[in-house]
Amino acid sequence: MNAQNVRPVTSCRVCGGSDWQDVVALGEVPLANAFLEPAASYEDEASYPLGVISCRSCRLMSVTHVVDPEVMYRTYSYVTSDSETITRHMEFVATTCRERARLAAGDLVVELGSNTGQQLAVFARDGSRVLGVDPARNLAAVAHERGIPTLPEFFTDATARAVRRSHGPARLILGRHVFAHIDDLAGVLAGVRALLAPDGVFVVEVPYGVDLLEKYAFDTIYHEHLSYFLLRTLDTLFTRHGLSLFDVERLPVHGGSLLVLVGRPEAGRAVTDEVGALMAAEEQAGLGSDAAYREFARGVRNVCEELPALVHRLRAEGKRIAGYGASAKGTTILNVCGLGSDEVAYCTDTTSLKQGKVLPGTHIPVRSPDHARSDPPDVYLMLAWNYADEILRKEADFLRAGGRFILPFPKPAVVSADSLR
Ligand code: DWN
Ligand code: ZN
Repeated sequence: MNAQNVRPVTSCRVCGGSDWQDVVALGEVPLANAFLEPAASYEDEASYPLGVISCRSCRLMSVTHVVDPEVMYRTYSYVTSDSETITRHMEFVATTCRERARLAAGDLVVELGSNTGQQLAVFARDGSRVLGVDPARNLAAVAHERGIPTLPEFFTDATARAVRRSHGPARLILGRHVFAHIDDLAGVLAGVRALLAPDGVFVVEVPYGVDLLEKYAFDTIYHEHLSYFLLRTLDTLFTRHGLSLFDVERLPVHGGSLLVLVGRPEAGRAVTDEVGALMAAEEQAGLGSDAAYREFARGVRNVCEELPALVHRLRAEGKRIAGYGASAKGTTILNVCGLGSDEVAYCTDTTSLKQGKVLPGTHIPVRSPDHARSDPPDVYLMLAWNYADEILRKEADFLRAGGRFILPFPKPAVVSADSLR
């Protein structure tokens, strides 16, 4: 562990509380997207404690240790997917935002964590003025090349004020799957208030804590994901920072997410029935008490026992196994379950930035889909299970030829062409 770059969480980043329930401890794990060049020795590789705690006051689930964002994000290897699933989802997000924020041509749309600008390109195509803000310099440069102006910065109050001075107020501010990565929520929300037009809308997409708990999908726990939100927790957060959550939608993307719409209270928007209904469902599911989180920990332990046992059984039968998708989730599950290159020959991934490198901690090589097609395994371990439907469709030939997939959650299972029929 490099102690200079990490600090333990003490007070809750939503409510300031400090009464924490320990939920799971996953050991020391390297950063999920710290892919390495193949080397003779990986002696200097850093790993950090990884675990989740739950605030007994607001029920934020937080990672136990925060790693310096400068270390995690200045050069970043996760490139927004151009899969069918995400392309369709981005059109859906754009349509929802256009309707709910009543966007007119020329209105300013600002996206936090805009990556290579794929989502903003949809808004630009439809006539919005767009501006991305993303600290990953390598990705901001790619976004620029595709014509999406992008500030290579963290979104802070100061950045937001500078944007307002140079571009005017934003009708829409978007934070898709970046909001859970933010430690200084107060600073970011001050920036949102400074930049948002009086009747503008802030749209946030986060992995939904309920999906994490229900699927035991502990592989979505890694150092980038600081917060695992319930709707009630988000509502508490926005209220504390002078904003008002007025609508929510539960979506299947990334294994289960919430899209929440937030505005200024002064804009007087009616809160939709969905908000009350989902918060009531969380209450009814007992998510305010410790037992729900103990049950999650039990399910996680179960996957951590059954998955390596299944992999070792298949290996003992002489089967060759490869990972499908060198996802961030893959770093967690492989490291926590002790699966390395003896068990998993390679991981196939479409991202050119990852190909030729090795996975953090396990040092399993990342291969292109062409390589995988020319040297297929007997069984794929699905490390990008959030795209399972799309991948199983795409790999119909592999399955028809007798290939199988292991799906890890909620309980490890093997699927084949026959079982999928
Ligand atoms: O919040 C985050 C989410 C949204 O994305 C980040 N912190 C990091 C990242 O997490 P991830 O790496 O687990 O995301 P994905 O989108 O599940 O990654 C899937 C990986 O699988 C990518 O590297 C692309 C790859 N892939 C593939 O090789 N073939 C994906 C598909 C659909 C495919 O067909
Ligand atoms: Zn709290």
